[in-house]
Amino acid sequence: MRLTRYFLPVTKETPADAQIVSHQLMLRAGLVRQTAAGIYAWLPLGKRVLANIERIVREEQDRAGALEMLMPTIQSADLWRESERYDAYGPEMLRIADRHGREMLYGPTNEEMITALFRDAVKSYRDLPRILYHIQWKFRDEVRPRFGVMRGREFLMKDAYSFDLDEAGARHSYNRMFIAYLRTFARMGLTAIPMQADTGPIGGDLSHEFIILAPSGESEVFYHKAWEADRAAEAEGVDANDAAALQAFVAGLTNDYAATDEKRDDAREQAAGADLRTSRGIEVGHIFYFGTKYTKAMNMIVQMPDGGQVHPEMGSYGIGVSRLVGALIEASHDAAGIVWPEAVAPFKVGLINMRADDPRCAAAADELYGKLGIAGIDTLYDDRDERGGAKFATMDLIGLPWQLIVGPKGLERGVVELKRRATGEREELSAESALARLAG
Ligand code: P5A
Repeated sequence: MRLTRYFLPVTKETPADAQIVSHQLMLRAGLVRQTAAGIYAWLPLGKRVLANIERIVREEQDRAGALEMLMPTIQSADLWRESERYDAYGPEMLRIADRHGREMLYGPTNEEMITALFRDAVKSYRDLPRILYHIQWKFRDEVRPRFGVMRGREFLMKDAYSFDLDEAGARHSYNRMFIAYLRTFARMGLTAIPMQADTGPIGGDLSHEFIILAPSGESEVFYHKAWEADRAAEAEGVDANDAAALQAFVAGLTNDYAATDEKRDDAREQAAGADLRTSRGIEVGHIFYFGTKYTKAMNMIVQMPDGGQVHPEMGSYGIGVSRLVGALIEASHDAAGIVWPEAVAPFKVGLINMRADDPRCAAAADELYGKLGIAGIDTLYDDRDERGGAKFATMDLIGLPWQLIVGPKGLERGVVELKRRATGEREELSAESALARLAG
């Protein structure tokens, strides 16, 4: 992509209304713009990051055996009356009336809708277990939307729902999702620590939040130093189809102390002793096991092989897809701007032509841009007629993993410069070597 044809409204000034660094950088780097309180438009660069996060989430959900679907954002109030959550949900729910005066709402979550859809189609034990998910916008009329996309009113969530015949099956589904979450966040370069949590308006008695460590996170977190290792990699050795092995593995992980400042547990904290660590944290995922809460209230029944009937056992599993964009920046930035982990970066390479007014330089940069395209390497090409310093500042701000710099002095010696954004390391090499390196 040529920057002269792109839409990248970057700014030097720190926006006055943005309190935390990710919000400031998302505005400055032209990822989002606020269109109303807690509601954001995703500009082209931000949309690419969002799509990359969605892709990783989707791949790991599919790998865990979950089936993708898509439910609407608008729901009928009657659906929520069935579960008796319509009145209970309170002012966070955005309530809407259609032209016939029918009560509708913008979905804050989809437990009711999926239960109704599954109930109306499934009557036999043969059709269970199943895990279904979608990636869809939600609306919660938060009292104080803040920190940009981290606590928005409209936000993108991956929400999955599991249906099992009994509690053991439901716990197995829960554990599968647990492992999928460790993998999902690890692929984004994040350490996500599971922490026992309250179930709130979703309900149930078993729940974990996944907290990523970031110096400017919303809450203080206490955790065992065991979480400094790559625990997603440990999970690779566990057979996800072996319910007992998976349960033992997850139980082992969750025994390692993790808590927030609101929920400190002295006994476990003491047990962690010198291995106790503390940091700030951000909740990027939340999983729930709530049994028959919705299937009972909404009368979902399946026939068992012995002729008996049961209400299926359910769980639900959320990931804050749009929140992750902010969380990733909180976890990875420096004074000059964002430092994207390669897996979610909007482009892999920023190609900089130092002298757009020098025909030789422009020709060499154009040629390199063409070759990067042929090699399938996502490149943002700064072909603007601007000073080199301004181009460096823009590239550092938007945080692409690699910068490839073409300048007149280097060309005389047959070299270009390759800079790694994360470390600032620079290296001179031939254009061919640079291409080979980036293609690897
Ligand atoms: C689980 C899936 C649920 O809603 N029902 C379906 C369950 N859980 S949750 O914890 O309430 O939300 C899941 C994740 O969504 C993100 N999130 C938000 N992101 C941005 N702005 C918000 N206002 C917001 N509220 C929740 C969080 O990452 C949360 O873990």
